[in-house]
This record gives sequence, C-alpha cells and structure tokens, in this order.
Amino acid sequence: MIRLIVGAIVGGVLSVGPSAAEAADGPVAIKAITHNIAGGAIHNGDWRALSTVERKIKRQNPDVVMLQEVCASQLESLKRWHPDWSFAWAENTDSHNACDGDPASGPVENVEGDELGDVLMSRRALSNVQATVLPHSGDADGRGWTRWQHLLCGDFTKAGHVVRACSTHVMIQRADPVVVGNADQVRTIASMMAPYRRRGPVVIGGDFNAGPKTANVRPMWDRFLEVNRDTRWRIDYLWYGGLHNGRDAVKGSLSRNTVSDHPIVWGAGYARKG
Ligand SMILES: [Ca+2]
Ligand SMILES: [Ca+2]
Repeated sequence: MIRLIVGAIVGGVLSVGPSAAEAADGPVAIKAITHNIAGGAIHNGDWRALSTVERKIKRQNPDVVMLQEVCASQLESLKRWHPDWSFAWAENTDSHNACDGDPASGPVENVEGDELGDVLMSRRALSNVQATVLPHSGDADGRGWTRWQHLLCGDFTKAGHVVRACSTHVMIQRADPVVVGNADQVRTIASMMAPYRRRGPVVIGGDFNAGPKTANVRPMWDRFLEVNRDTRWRIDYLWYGGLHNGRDAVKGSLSRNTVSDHPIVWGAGYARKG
C-alpha cells in the first residue's frame, strides 16, 4: 500500500502542497515533518513507534522527514516501507538499553539493531550528507546517558531550489552545569546553517530540549522562521530560512496526539518560484 502511494508520487504526480499555492507561477512549497518517536524509551525498537509519522507522511506528502530517537531496527522498517526514498543516519549510541526489545536487560554491547540515532529521509535524492558532532557530545548527562549529538544534514533539489535539510537532537539541559551544553549546541547549529541560508532554502527539524521562551533557542528565533507560533512549552521545532520570500513564508502545525511522548510537528516553507 505504502509502496504504491510512494510510487505514484515519484512517478510525477507531485501532489505536494495545497493546489492553489502550487500553481505553476506560485511559490515552491518545501514540506517537512519532524518527530521524536521515542523509539527506544517507549517502544523498545518496535515498528509501532513509526505509526504516527507514517500516517502523517501519507497525509502531508512531505519532501523531507526528520526523526529522532530512532532504533536501528526502526530505520530498517522505514527503508523497507519507502524503498524509493534517500536515508541518512547519525548514531547517538551503539547500544540503547531498550532498542534490543528488552529494557530490563540493560544495554548489551554488540547487539545488531539496538543502536539509537537520528534520521533524515527524503523522497528526493539526498547529496552532500554530513553528520557533524556537536560540542559537549559524549558528555555523561547526569541521567546515565552518554550520547553523541549531531547535526545531520543533506541537500535535495526541488523546482530549481537546492534545499539544505537537517535533523538534530540537542542534549538535555543538565542540572550542573545548568544549560551550557544545550545552549552551545543550539548556537553551533544556528551558525553552521548561516552559509546555507545565504545559498537558498534551509529546513531544520528536531528536538532542541529547550522551550520556546528560553534564552537557549534565541539564536534560532533570531535567524529562522518556525512553523508554529504556539509558544506553549514544547521542545520540538521545525525551522526554515533562506526562503527570500517574506516573513509569512512558513506555515505549519503540531499535534500532541502521538504514540510518542513528543508532539509531531509539520509544515511548509514557501520559496520563490525557482
Ligand atoms: Ca536491553
Ligand atoms: Ca549495537
């Protein structure tokens, strides 16, 4: 079923974006979804962690999807269900205690499929893929986690625009030092995206582990447009930049009705006709 739908879209129907906004001389919609699926913490590596995002992919026809907390076993399911898509992966840890299906057993080294990481996936070909390790990565975080945080990026092309798309999962804010690692990682992401923002459209999705009113995400608000104006507490964002199409060039939404403990966020940025 999924295979057929994807095939139809890749086959040139290109039913992306709202039909009126997608008129031939209209702006180009760059559509994205981001979701922290809690693939280990809640779902123990099971494919059901993907049910919310799969439903949303069918509904929204995104160009690109960013996922966090994905077990390697769940990445394999995604690849099976979307054989025509491009995938990129950045490993946070080679052994999550629950990705092996058994949280009680603790982390077990050298088990295939129990790796936890971030995913960037696109129905278009990804190129120039980079997984950049963020500062403070690998620090123990006070909850017994040692994880490697990345900015995982790739380029895809749509209607003449080369789009830089990235998935990230910023470290949690440890009690001591209070917010330093988190703030440094967000600042790094904002500055790493600067040259791409000058080049053309960029879209960054992920779990920033910092609320919308915190100083930590200020560098993102200063440089990018977020698809949700909702300033209630949340830590998951979808940011756009380089659209060169005015301040109202994004729209989107989020839903807290998910199989995860995180909302799913989706939206579009509208670039000028390429
Ligand atoms: Ca285990
Ligand atoms: Ca492993």
